[in-house]
Amino acid sequence: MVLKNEDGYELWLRYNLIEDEELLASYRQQVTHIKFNANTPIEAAAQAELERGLDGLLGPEQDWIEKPSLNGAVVCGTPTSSGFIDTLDLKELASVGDEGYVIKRHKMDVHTINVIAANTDKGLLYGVFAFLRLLQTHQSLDGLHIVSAPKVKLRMLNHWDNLDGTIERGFAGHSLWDWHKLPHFISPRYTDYARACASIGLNATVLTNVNANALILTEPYLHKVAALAEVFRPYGVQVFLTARFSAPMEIGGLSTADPLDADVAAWWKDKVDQIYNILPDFGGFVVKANSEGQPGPHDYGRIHADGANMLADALEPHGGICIWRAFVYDADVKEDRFKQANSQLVPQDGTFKKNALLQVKNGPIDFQPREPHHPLFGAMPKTPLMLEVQITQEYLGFATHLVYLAPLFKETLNADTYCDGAGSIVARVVDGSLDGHDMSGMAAVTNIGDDRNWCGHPFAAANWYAYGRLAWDYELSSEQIADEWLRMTFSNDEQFVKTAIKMMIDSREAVVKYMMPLGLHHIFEVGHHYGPGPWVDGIRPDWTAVYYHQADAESVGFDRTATGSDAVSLYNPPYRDQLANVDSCPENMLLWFHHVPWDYRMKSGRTLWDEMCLMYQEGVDDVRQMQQTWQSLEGKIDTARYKHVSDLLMVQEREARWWRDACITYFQSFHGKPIPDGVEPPEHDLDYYRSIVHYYVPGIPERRFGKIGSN
Ligand code: GCV
Repeated sequence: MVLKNEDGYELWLRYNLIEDEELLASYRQQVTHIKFNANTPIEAAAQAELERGLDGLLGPEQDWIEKPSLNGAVVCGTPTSSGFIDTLDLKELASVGDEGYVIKRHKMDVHTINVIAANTDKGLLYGVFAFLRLLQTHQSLDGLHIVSAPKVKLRMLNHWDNLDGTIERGFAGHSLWDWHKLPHFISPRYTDYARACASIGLNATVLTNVNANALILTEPYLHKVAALAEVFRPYGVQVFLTARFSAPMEIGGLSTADPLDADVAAWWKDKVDQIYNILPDFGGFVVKANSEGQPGPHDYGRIHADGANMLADALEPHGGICIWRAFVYDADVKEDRFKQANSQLVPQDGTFKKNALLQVKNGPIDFQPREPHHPLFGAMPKTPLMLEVQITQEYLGFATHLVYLAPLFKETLNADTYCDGAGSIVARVVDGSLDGHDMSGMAAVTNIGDDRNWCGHPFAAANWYAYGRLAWDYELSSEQIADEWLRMTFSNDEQFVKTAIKMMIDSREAVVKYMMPLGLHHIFEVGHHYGPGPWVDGIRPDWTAVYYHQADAESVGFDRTATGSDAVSLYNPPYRDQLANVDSCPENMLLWFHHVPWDYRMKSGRTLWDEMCLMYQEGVDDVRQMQQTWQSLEGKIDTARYKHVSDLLMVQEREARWWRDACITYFQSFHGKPIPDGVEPPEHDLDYYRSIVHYYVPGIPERRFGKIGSN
């Protein structure tokens, strides 16, 4: 059978007719109609989605209109919106809070009904998507009983979208937000964006780049923002904006943005009042301050908490929050960049207002393919810390390379901070349970653009999906999430799913091996970060590669033990001790923490140099394996998407070789050691790799392109 070509627009919400006839027949018996009296816009959206989903999955022959017999009904409601749900007296609802849901098959005399219940309309919406997911992934409905609630409160996307339509580190086209035509033209795509977010439990979005433009806070733009918020509202997606710290000067006519200046505070108060006037359910601000050239309180001799608290004060009467980013480091400070956020922020623990949160990247440097967890987690118990991850693959081959990120996200979430004994994992810091915080959240820099398939690579949407699912429940396994996504996005063919899961899971380690094995880091080409640049030097040190790998004829790696920058001391024992000792430091982190001789003996018995070369080769081989795996799946999915993936895998293989050869020839130039057997000889010499220049690489707005000293 030839499968109809698809373009990926529908993401995981395809709702194609279930092809397995037996299963279809059994679902059709178990799911016969809908009993749903929508009372709110969110309930109306949930009902429409349920009808749409059932129409597609079970066939449009049924009208889904409530029937006299209850048997097979999908009964949806909250105890307050539905008398019927109220009479069921579902005790489980006590544990699902205001966003969770209960789904169960419920026997009533001779009838069995499907119940989707929640305490709020939002919970109901999530329950509907979860119910549809069960059908989409061919789960049995027999004995169904699901009680689910999100583990963190704010589950947020961060768009690094600029007002000119470009996206910083965006590799899937231009911004979705058509600021020029807003608020009058409302693209239907905005609704589909909100549906996709809601389907995985995301409840907040930051529309604008953290390298912020103050214009977004002017009245004409606020009306555009409000128009988007109106589309998102029925899907429970709340809108946030980035606030440029110097906005009072740039659009307010003030001569200072000093957070302790009364006029500045008053300006922000008025600005926030105006925003809530236009957009009553505005979520609040996300702020990047005193980082990479952005303005902030340090410009006036103040501290981060001064800035965050001023904004939090302005937002507080409206129920808004201020999210202050912890991605702070300074060009003029000599201290290891790894340590700077801790140095600046830990002393301020306990000084932030109640409606302020700190947003902390997963690792201390910058979204590398592998980083140790950020040492701020576990070091600021009095402040709610959000986790920030990056879905867009700035350092992972952009939307060209197939890299499934759930294992990376989970590596951080499961990392033990030991701040309160063993088991004090990052996830428990982030969900607030460890330190008793009521507010909690996760944020992710999106990979969404206006490409027809949203995220560029046909597999890149898996990372949007995985992030949402993990923000809801970080205990889900990477495999389970991949399984769901593959079934909904491509096919329920068991062989296809099983094979493709393995390919996805292995892809993360593959990219680590061909880009930065053994803990090498920040060895990317300058500015755009596409491809290798281990030779990058001559700009501010913490934006170079040589600062991080410190290679010379004898050795390589960043000494972060007590003999070096002592960044290891930011971690708690026993992890600190494990890292500090070269013999116990996990080998995949070795060069993050140790400066070791090229002849250092690895656990394999090989020298570090040989091991590094072989790992680069393994990375290339892994991509070749992915290509073979994918080839074995030809015919299992439509040709268009199959070919898109196989073409990109071809590019990925070529670029994995580029990484291997560029890095091996570069590091070899320090010591001249031979390349070990089993590693293919580099195709070109080092000069060749150093001379490669890429122009107009996506994701780097024109204003930054080619700027000397760009990171
Ligand atoms: C939005 C990295 C990226 C920058 C990004 C910054 C941040 O440095 O390269 O493009 O700026 O992180 O997270 O603020």
